[in-house]
Amino acid sequence: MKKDNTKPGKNSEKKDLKSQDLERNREYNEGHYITTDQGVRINNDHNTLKAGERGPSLLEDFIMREKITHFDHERIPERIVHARGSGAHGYFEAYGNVGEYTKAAFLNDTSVQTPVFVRFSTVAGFRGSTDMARDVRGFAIKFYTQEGNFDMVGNNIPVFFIQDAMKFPDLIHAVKPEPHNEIPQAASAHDTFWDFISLMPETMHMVMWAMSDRAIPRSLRMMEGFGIHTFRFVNAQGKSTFVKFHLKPKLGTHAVVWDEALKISGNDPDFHRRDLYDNIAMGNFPEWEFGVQLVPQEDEHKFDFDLLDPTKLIPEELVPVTPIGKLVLNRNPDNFFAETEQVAFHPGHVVPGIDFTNDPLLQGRLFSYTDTQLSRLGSPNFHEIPINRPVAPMHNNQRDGHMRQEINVGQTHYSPNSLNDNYPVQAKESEGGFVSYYERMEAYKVRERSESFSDHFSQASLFFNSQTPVEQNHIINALRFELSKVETVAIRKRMLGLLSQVNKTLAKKVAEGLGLTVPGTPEKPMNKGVGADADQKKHEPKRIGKGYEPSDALSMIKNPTVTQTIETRQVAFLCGDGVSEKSLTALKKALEAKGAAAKIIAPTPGSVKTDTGKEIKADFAFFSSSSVVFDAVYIPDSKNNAALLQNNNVIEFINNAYRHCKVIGFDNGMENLIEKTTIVPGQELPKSTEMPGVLINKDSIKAFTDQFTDLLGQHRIWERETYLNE
Ligand code: HDE
Repeated sequence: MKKDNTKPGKNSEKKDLKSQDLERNREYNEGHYITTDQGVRINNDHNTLKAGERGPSLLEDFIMREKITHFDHERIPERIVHARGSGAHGYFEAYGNVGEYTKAAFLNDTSVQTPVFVRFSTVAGFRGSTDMARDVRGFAIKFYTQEGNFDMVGNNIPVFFIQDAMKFPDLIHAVKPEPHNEIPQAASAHDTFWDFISLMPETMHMVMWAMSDRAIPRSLRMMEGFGIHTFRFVNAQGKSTFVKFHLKPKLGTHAVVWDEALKISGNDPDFHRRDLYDNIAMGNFPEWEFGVQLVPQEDEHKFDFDLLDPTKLIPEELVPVTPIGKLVLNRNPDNFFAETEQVAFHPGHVVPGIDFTNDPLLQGRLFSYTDTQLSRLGSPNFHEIPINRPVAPMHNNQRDGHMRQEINVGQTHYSPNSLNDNYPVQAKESEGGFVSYYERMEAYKVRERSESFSDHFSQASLFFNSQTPVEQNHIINALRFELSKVETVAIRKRMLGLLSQVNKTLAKKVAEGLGLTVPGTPEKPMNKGVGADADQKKHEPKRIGKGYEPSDALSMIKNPTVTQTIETRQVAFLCGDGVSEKSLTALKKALEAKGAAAKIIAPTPGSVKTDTGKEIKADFAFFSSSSVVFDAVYIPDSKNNAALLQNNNVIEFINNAYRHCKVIGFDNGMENLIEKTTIVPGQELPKSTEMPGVLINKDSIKAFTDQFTDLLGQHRIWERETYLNE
């Protein structure tokens, strides 16, 4: 039985101010009669009121009318981007080490647990689309601080496609399903996306990330998060420091492989949502370290790139990430619509101590979010929806509008006033009043892009060059896949021209896969994203500076924070009737001791009999599961070995695990299954050294379980991929 930590009143609930606040609106049906919205008890909720049993329904039936009317209006518009999302509650605890840089109380006070609500999302797909699309993941956090709400509306990729908000509608129109036939769903592999990308070289850095395995995470719990833009910290003396926000997952950053992603989409389109929900329900609370890169105001122009350019990151080797607190998610929402769907984030929700920079993408976002909530949630009162309201006291002279909940008492709703002693009164800075950073401005009014934004390739190259050969190969294969779905050959060729500016080998290998050659000279002018009268020469993409040393922090495999933990990993045990209880239990215990879980896959979904005659519960059946939703596979000895050998689902299970570079363990006596699989089809069994990551339990069960858990900690057996030649 799963431990259910999601019910109110559990965990740290007593300390959780936001949960206490939500309690005002929670509705519990237990022990109550069903009523109309007006509170009238309903006697028959199954039949409409009719003139005779077989006669017409009567208009007078207020019970039926109310029920159907409400149903008719249940849907609201989905988000224009990030429609598909999953949310969770949790808390943030500060380490208290940033007082020198910011006066934000929630980042300084170590005695306070700040409640948070986090929503993860994909960007392009509709609300019901697969979790496993190749896409950027949104990572939006609402911190309900004592000084008001602070929203960090970030992504799992630290840079963005475009530099100016003006291009956002174009980017999104290009990536969303095409307007004539609304195809494809939740996919960037189509003509309009790559047409736009191929004409906008500023996208190249993010394209590298989006084509990497970062865009197909193993779990929402295993992703990094980034605030992307450079923000400002402002301290009590009014001094500003540039800041970039980072979240580093305790479980490490991991991905699936592309073929697996495609298969998961069919097997379990809710894979990420389910993983998040189930783990929180079981008490496996996802955790991140919240960190910052700090750049003193006087170093603003020290880099080869502009800090205001959102297509650039600050390599961690140049400015390390300082951990400043931890974020934990420990409670599932009570109701998806009320919380995950109605939550409204806004990068403009800041608190004293955090401020904006002039990043032109950020500046545009500051307009867009409230604007979009107005049509999505239907009223300027969306801040009153329980999930959105702050835990800090809220008083002002904003009034009325659709669905107003608050009953503002008194005669005045303007300021200044003398009839109510001028309340609510303004707060001095010393009383916590928000004062914008005192930035000096002197400029011409222009519709221009800064020339300091024109190095579109150096960091794209940095990203590609920082990857291991396995990761580079995945990028190449992703580009081949995406561009193979583009029907217009000229777009494919234009992309090859751009890729050759990033890395010649990359372009050559993608071209080979497409049966094309890399064009000798890229088309000019390369940058179509400039104004009609703009100086093309000035805006031509150009490399600035000497380039970068490869950065291990950019690779998921070389990342210095990578851990070998197997916590929360899921291992499929393929069990036939008469399965050996001893070998099943040995590995199960070894896995559980390290925080991983064994799942029993059996001929039927009910249960399976062990060799000692005991019935054990099956989690899934061979025919209703696949290795793509597990991290590793074990085949314990079964008396009914022959039934496994003849079962196509079992063979495919193993083949997929092998293709996707997962650890596979065969119990003594089960290795004859190997000959049926693609590991070594129909051949004599090779030595286990020639089958990396394939273990056979021959001598000692202890040595076998140790080796199995070690290999699982490596996440994947990448050396296998080199000769599988995907
Ligand atoms: Fe968003 N974005 N965005 N975005 N964004 C929205 O707001 C927008 C951008 C991000 O789970 C919308 O409430 C513009 C960057 C996340 O509810 C909308 C621009 C980053 C979420 C909007 C950007 C993001 C959104 C749609 C370019 C990473 C989901 C629904 C200037 C730092 C939040 C909504 C959630 C949602 C506009 C670019 C992250 C339309 C105009 C860069 C995580 O307002």
